[in-house]
Amino acid sequence: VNGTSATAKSEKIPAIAHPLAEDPAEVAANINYHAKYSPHFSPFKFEPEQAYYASAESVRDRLVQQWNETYLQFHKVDPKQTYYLSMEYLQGRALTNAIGNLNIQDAYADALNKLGHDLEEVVEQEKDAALGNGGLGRLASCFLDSMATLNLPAWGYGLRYRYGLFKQLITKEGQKEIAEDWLEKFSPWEVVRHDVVFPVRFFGRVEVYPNGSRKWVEGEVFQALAYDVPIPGYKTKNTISLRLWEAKASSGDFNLFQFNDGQYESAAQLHSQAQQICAVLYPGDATESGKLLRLKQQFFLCSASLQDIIQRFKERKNGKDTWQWSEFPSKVAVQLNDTHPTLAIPELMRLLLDDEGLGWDEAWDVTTRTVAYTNHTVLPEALEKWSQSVMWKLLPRHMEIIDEIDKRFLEMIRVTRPDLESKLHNMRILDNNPQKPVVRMANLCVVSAHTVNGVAQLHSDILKAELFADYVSVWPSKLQNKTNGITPRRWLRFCNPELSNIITKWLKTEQWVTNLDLLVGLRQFADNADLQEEWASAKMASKQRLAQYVLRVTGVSIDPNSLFDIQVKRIHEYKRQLMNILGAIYRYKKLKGMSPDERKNTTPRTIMIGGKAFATYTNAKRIVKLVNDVGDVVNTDPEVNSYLKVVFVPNYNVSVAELLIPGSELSQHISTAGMEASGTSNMKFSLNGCLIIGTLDGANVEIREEIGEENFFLFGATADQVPKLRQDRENGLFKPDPRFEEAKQFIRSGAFGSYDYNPLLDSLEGNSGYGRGDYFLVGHDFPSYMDAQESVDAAYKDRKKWLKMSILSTAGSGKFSSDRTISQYAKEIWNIEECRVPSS
Ligand code: 7GP
Repeated sequence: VNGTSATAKSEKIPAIAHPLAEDPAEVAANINYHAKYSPHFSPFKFEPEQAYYASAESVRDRLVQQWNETYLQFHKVDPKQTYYLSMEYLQGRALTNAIGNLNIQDAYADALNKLGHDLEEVVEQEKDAALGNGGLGRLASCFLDSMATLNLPAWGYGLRYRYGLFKQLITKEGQKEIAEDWLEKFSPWEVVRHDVVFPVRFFGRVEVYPNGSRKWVEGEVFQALAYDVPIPGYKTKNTISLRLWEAKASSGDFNLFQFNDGQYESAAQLHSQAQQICAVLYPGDATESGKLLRLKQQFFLCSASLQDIIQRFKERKNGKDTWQWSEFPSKVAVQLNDTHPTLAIPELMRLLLDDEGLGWDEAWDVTTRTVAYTNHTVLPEALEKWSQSVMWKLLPRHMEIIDEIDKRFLEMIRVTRPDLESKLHNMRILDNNPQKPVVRMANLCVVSAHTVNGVAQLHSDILKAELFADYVSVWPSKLQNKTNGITPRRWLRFCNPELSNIITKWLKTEQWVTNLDLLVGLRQFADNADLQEEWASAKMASKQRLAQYVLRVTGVSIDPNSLFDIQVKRIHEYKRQLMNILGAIYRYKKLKGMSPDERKNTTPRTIMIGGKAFATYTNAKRIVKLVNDVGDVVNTDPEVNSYLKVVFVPNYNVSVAELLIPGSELSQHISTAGMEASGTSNMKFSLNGCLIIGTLDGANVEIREEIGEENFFLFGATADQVPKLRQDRENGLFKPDPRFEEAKQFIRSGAFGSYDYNPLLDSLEGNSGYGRGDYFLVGHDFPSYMDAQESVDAAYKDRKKWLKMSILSTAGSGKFSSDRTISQYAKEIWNIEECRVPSS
């Protein structure tokens, strides 16, 4: 049927229906309409791809309607509104989510059927919107879903990267990065707002006027053009916006004279510079030009977003007799998703001081009551520091303002807290080290924001006790915790319909989708044999689907009866994928040494590892290569490959996660304690009934508390033991476990090919230093890790026990809904309330 025409089975399909139609025949008419009259392809072609675009556009019609109503409602009520500023969003695919949230999946499935297509196949045509890197970006997307679902007046702001991070290919040499061309055709989910354009300046100089006022002038000016993506809430009319900025040069910037003179490149120079701004997420920053480009991106997001926010604030004040800037913080909350959008602080100050004519104190009061900051990491290399000289060049007026904030902060501390004098060197914003003077963005955030939060209890405690300790005595209540969460819609209801139906059946309600705490109701049935069997068959169905996918993308056939053990996240030494693969190697070696009968008594396992390594992170790329090399040997070894498989799942992204997580039985969250701020995939796995092997790190601590310690495979040092262990190591007190030595030695012996893994393995040796001397304590934690793995094997053999633990994992995951997280932000940081679109 595919490949014929849009009217294959359309005898009963009306010509065109109302965009809000819910009857399958009318929905089919809408799809048909788009296939015919908003054509993107040659006519008379209606394959899954065409069906996808036409379906998406028909869904978008409906969203546009709700979207406009939401905008009007916000405009009319004029509530305080949150603006979430983030350099990353990992939206994934939108079609399943949109029809799911709109509760029209059945109508679409039927409609597509009438048109000769299968919904599942159609949704797979969509490319992931992968405008992010890892947890921070996916968190932002989960937050948008919750904001919309909770009917909160909130918007997201980001950048419309032409290419995402990168697409990961696995070759003989390991990871290869190629451009992720998510816009190759086009995205049906974005609406360009040709009337929403703001100028954004770079470079130039500061002009000082006789009355003392200042203005940033000259330099280069680009235009920020808004692309809006609709974010529907679940079973509500509220549909909010993710506004993504694209950089453009003005048409006047095209030099026709030069062009006609054959100087094509210089004629279009500003146009090509504009394209660079939003070309990729996290351009390489090894070079000076790379650093400058990243700073430009950050400022571009901040400046365009704030101009837009201020314009909207004024628009809503229009017609009111009197209003004052001091009301701004009662209408606007700006949340900075880590330090990348820190420049929003000096930019808001600049707009208030120079454009709106406020005095310093008033502008500072408005700014500090508006802005809040979330920290997502304590890793030193991720704490942004920008060169002062680059900042003076690119953003001269902002540097003046930052300088002034720094001065006033110093003065305030000297006057009110002379006891902190010795700490000021570390607390102040400017680090004036003559070798390399920098601006410390996190310090600028802490000094300027009204609230600073960590993303899990342990992480927030560490922020208070270590990274931001000095500030706590100055502002005792500024630091808060907001434990992360995930949206139960995408991460259970839509990605795991089989399990969702079982949950709904046993809880006798579907309310859990918006009130995830109801999952505790499953606890009473954890031992129930009927539930356990249903649970097991849902898991098996997901495992089979996953096995088919793995076969398709890697060529490796895996056994759905083996234990599916998954670790997927960015590749980083602190996340310790290396420990996982060393464990796999030890297991392989042990299996090799067994007799066939002994092997039969082991628990067969399929270990899957996936994630992207940053292009310039050498050790991370070596780890990717090692996993692949180990897989090549193990999977083709006929003696053991029915007991062990090792698979590297390429190009991990949101839609791959949607397949992996439902099919998982064990997942690894094994970071060095104190280093993973929260983790969010741990929550997704646990919610889907997957057991966790993990350290007491980030949100693992809270997950274990919620699901019960007997349902969690715990191992490893605790965060407070880590400094002493590193010290002991330096003092030569570390005694490696023989299993650890054996696994490393096996790699060094060349068992997995001729690639030189010595530099990677050497990072586990020696005595000290970041990245040397086993800074991440793989050696220390390895023996307890292997012991915990043995308990996993034993537990898996007891099927009823395992199923009970699995049910209890889901039952205990209610806390980790991003609805809970966002409600807390709304009450405790933003001070915003719901603003619901009336249901007609
Ligand atoms: C991540 C953290 O590593 C992860 O533990 C946390 O769950 C997530 O943020 C959401 O809070 N951080 C990043 O993704 C990141 O890029 C650099 O941090 C600032």
